[in-house]
Amino acid sequence: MTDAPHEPIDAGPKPLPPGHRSGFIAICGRPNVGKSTLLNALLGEAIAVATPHPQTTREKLLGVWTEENFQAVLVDTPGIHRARSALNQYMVGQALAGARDVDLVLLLVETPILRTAEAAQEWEPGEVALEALAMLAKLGRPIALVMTKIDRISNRDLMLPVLETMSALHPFDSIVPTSAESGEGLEQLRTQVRERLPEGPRYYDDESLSDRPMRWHAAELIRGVLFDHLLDEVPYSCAVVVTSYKEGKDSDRIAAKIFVERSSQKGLVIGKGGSMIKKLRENSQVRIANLTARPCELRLEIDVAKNWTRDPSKLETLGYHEDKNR
Ligand SMILES: Nc1nc2c(ncn2[C@@H]2O[C@H](COP(=O)(O)OP(=O)(O)OP(=O)(O)O)[C@@H](O)[C@H]2O)c(=O)[nH]1
Ligand SMILES: [Mg+2]
Repeated sequence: MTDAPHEPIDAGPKPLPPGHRSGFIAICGRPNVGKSTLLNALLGEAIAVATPHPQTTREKLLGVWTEENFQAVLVDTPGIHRARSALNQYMVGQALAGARDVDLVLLLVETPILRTAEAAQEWEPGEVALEALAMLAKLGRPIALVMTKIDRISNRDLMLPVLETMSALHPFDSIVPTSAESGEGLEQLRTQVRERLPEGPRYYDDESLSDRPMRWHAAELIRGVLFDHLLDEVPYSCAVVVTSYKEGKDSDRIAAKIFVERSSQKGLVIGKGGSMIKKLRENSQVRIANLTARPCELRLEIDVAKNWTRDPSKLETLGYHEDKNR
């Protein structure tokens, strides 16, 4: 790590084995290419929210993978895209901040589904993918190319010209075709990650899985449920803030507020006779309980934060802080 914003932790009474390695690995790419799913697959724990909708992830999330001889801190990031609103600019800022000062950037590109050899020969990455590569290359860190979702490709021969086209774009550290769904390529990627870690101490204790508190994960899980149940732009207009998180003896009591951008969206979140908010509450409770392995009782409220996605000061109050150490 160079100019690491992260501080190593005190190793405690048990010394680390000689030659212990540690470092930071960023998972980057366009929206929806499978970044959060890959983080979960590499960790073996579903800590990041992944949905079929682009621009699900809004903030960086560190996932901690600790073994006897090493600790790899994996950084899930929002998708890099052409950002207009304050929220979208914040997201791209988070993505690039996540790739700064890391030991390796994994650039994820969705493997294209192509039908013929001609189509494979002629395939070129889209402009946004090229812009994302240019932005990441500027940061000067080594980049490994990870071609994702290869389980969807039945004729693997058609991948070869695609890999050739991609490899001509940048001196990639390596090129690894993967599927988080089938597990193909994940072992190779894990090896690649381990080998890139320099010798160094631990940044998180052995039990840590994430750098975020459980109340942050609870808000994310609720946001994931909103994506599953609300149509069109509504989930993109929602922010979720956990206002209270009380750990009881046998179960947790959580209160959260869903902020929408326009008062007309409030009714959509509440639903006919409160049917939607009931469904959102019940599903969120199940997902939070799955992550914490404890039952929880969730209270949901809805509020309007007018045009919050376009207003940087409102982003701050809803918890989207610029913090270079995160
Ligand atoms: N078939 C297949 N689908 C995948 C794979 N990995 C991810 N997906 C799907 O791709 C969609 C997007 O996955 P995410 O992990 O949310 O993608 P992301 O890059 O984090 O997306 P943003 O946070 O929106 O930038 C989801 O529907 C995933 O289930 C894979 O290996 N195979
Ligand atoms: Mg994501």
